[in-house]
Amino acid sequence: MHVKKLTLEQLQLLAGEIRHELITVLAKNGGHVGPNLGVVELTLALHYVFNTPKDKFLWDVSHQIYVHKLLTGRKGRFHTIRSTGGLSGFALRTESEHDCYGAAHAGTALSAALGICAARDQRNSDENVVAIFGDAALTNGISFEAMNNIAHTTKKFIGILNDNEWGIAKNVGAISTYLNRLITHPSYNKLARDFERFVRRLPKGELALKLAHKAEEGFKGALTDVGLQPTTGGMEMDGRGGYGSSLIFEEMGLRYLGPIDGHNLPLLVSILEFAKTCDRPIVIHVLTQKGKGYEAALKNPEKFHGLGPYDVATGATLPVTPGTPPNWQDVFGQALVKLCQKDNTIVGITAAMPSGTGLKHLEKAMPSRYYDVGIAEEHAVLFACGMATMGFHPVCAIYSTFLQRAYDCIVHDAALQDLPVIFCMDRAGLSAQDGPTHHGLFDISYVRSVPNCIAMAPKDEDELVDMMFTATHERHPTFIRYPRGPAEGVPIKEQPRLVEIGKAEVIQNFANNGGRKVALFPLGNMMPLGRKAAAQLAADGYDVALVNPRFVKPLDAGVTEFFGRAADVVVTLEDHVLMGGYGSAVLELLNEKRVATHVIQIGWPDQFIEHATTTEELRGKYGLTVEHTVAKVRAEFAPVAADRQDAVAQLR
Ligand SMILES: Cc1ncc(C[n+]2csc(CCOP(=O)(O)OP(=O)(O)O)c2C)c(N)n1
Repeated sequence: MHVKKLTLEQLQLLAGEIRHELITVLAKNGGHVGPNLGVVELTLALHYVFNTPKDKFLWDVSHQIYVHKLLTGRKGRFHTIRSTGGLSGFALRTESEHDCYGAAHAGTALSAALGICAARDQRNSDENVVAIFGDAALTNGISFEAMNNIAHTTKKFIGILNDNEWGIAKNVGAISTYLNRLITHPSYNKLARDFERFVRRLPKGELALKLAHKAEEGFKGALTDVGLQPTTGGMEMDGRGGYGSSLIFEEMGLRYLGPIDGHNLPLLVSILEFAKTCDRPIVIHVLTQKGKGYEAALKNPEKFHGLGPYDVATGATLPVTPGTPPNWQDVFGQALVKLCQKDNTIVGITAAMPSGTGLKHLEKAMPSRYYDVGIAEEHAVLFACGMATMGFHPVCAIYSTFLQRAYDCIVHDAALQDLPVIFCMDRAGLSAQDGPTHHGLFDISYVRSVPNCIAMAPKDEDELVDMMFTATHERHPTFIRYPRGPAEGVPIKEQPRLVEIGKAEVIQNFANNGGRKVALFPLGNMMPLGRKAAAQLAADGYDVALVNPRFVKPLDAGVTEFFGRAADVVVTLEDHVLMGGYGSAVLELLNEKRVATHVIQIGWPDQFIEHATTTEELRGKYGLTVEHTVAKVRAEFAPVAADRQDAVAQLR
């Protein structure tokens, strides 16, 4: 590979060029700027020392994989990242043989890497397997499940803890405090003697060692009196071994090395060379700076974790066009503050996503009623269930896609015990540029099949607030789904109203004007599309009814059956997969009531939907459009072509 031919000085220059490429391309395409700027040297060192695709790199979340893409034959296509037909923003096995494992949900790298190690050991082959995981991945249960297993499973495993003290927001919890102590307390430093011996033997080993010492002394300005420590002993002990040899990784049978400066290329290279020779699993603790090399990103790590297009000079994102409605998540966040102010049984819970979910509003206004539990969706739900048993109404604000992780907790804890936990599922619908890992297209199916659950979708932001208010009066688990991006721009009432559970809203009844009767049921954010389709169909002479379903569960059986019987055709529209979704629920009900009216289902097909520049492109491609809806209705009533009549006759 190209980087192997470079001297360390040339690698240094290349690091600068890579940063320039990242900053300029992402200014147009948007993406994970900060995380990638932070791992430039680390990725270069990895490719300098190891050989992919034979050696395997597993990137946790894999949002920091852009540099790896640049170094593995994808530089020419890098300008297409996150756009239609272009490179994915995450690791993708189908995109390159150098991406050995796909990801975008946090906490999967250690387990999957261990699986690869086990397979390697079974095959008696000699690939190096490296899992690169962030400090926030350590707030995730699966990472610990994997660590519990590593030393028992394999002798050769390399973990790299890429510690920048941030998840999307500032990292929280005991692990983050612990890592901080590791970094700032000289007693913890574990540049072990055998590493020192190893490095001395390398060409330029003395230099690397000097750098290592320097890095230890200098990094973060916090280490003042650092000596190279032997692997055991010589450290403060707290009786139970809270210091020194009881480093959490060492206790789990993993050799720990670090913390080291993750921007120091020669040091990284020597340490990775050393790791390659290790005969027991090793974790290297690397300190990096999110946004390194770009002032705007350094100043605002949360914003630059992941963002849309921005101005390179100032770091400013594109101004919002005047008149754009507020984002759903902000409506949610502000409404939750108001609800919390009036009802002290309500609390908000996020799994490390205060800004994405809009819970930051609660964090700011009422910090005592706000919980950030780390990237730990299962824990978030169980924690909420615990509070619910004590009379609280916890609101779990979790993206639809990430709530998948907590499915058993929804079934076994919230639903089975029938607890009044409120799930506000943001990003229900597409997350176009992120792609299939982030689209929230399965939640109706996975909630609808579970007893006791109530599931709703608001047509606009005012209804969202009504539904939140309603949920706080419920005794069952309640789920509210709403999409990414701007809401509809309707005014929000001062005082929210209770929505009757299981009651749809009839927006427009049949006019009985002699036209063919079409009953449209657009769920939630499909209402604007439904309204436009209704107008076009009415202009075509159809007699159109328009119903806002509001509830997926319980379905409004009365209204659905009534319009099902009265209509010549029913159309359901949903921003969700068709399989098991809202349209399926309508079909099940009509079948049960022996209503034979045909149901046209508009929604996402039974396949993973790729990433694209915009939601509109994907909706166009898969037929979630006004034109397609209208065409389907027209086709329903079109005279049957002669050749089809023949075919039907033959079948008979
Ligand atoms: C299961 C899950 N929940 C939430 C997220 C959203 N998310 C994406 S990246 C990230 C923070 C990752 O932090 P870290 O692993 O420390 O990497 P860094 O960005 O700091 O390099 C979060 C919470 C996710 N990807 N997966």
